[in-house]
Amino acid sequence: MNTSPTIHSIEAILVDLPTIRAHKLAMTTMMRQTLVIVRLVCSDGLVGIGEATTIGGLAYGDQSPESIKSAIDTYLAPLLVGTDATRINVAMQRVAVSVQGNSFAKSAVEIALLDAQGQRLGLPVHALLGGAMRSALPVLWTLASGDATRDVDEALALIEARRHKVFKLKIGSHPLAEDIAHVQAIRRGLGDDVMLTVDVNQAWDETTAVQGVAALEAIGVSLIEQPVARRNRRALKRLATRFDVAIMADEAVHDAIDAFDLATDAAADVYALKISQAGGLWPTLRAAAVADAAGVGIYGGTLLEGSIGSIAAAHVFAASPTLAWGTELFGPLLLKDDIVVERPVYRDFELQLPQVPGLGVQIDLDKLAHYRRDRASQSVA
Ligand code: MUC
Ligand code: MG
Repeated sequence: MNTSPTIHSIEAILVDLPTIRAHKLAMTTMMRQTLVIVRLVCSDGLVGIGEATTIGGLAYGDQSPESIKSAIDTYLAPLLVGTDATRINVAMQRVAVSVQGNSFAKSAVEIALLDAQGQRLGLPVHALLGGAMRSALPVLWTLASGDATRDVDEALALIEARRHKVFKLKIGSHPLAEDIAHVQAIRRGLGDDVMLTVDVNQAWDETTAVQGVAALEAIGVSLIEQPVARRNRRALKRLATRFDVAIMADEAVHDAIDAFDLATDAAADVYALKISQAGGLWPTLRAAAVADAAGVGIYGGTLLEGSIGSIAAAHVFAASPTLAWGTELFGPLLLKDDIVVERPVYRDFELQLPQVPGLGVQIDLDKLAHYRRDRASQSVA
């Protein structure tokens, strides 16, 4: 008889948190962030937590917070409740057979299973993924207030505080000349020694991208992220071939199959991998393995997840054999408040990896009750 603990229940909760300032991307300006938090209760009493978070509702990708919750409530939970909580590969394969797409919902549930299993075995999640290569991860910061002077002041204060020393600029929402002038102003304000990257978030057509990448290369930008539409792989490849500056695929690369297709075309020098876009922590490692095999650099991307999602990503990027371009796991720092007991630790330009069993993050139930979207109906019930 199988005496393994089973999955007793899975709850998906929408949580709305304010940001510390407006965060301007080409496709949206964020004033708050919505997290989808998963609580997975097992028959042995352990509770695993997970998170799937996107940017700007449906502005960034085709899975919204509401659709993620609905997929979990309506499809993933009924498939998994009553099944073995310890055989995570079996559980996720069961989901894969019956649920197409919906990588965010899959990722949140897989994280919660790994968290519970780590607690059960007394091992941190990175140990379940084969062990950490590094105990802390370099983290850049995105300057995206929309105002160059404010961005420069923000960056100088962060360097002084030893929190970040690499900065990503969000461009693409203004005419090219304005965006280039913005990058130049920040370059002048920070000096030539500070590493700058830019993210165009798909905003340029190829003609604009050729001019834009040339100008950014001349300014000394180190990495240019998703300059053209995610489906325009041929243009991405032409840019990667034409220019020396590293071109990074972000929206274009979700999982190992995308990684393989892009690598076959030599369409990008670097991949931004994101746990929700890949469909979980193991799928992220599979995409990383393809990148490694193809000689493509790996960058630990974010969808501005809160503390649970960012720490889940930290476990996987700590376990990745290579991580040439560092990470941008700064999501928790963009939030004015949080729903966890202890917020992640950023020190000496790095995010510290928890070494305790599971994810190493606990939900603050009072904060969760305060920020959950359905709090009105909860208090009536
Ligand atoms: C993206 O496209 O990279 C990551 C950092 C940030 O500011 O936005 C995200 C999404
Ligand atoms: Mg990006």
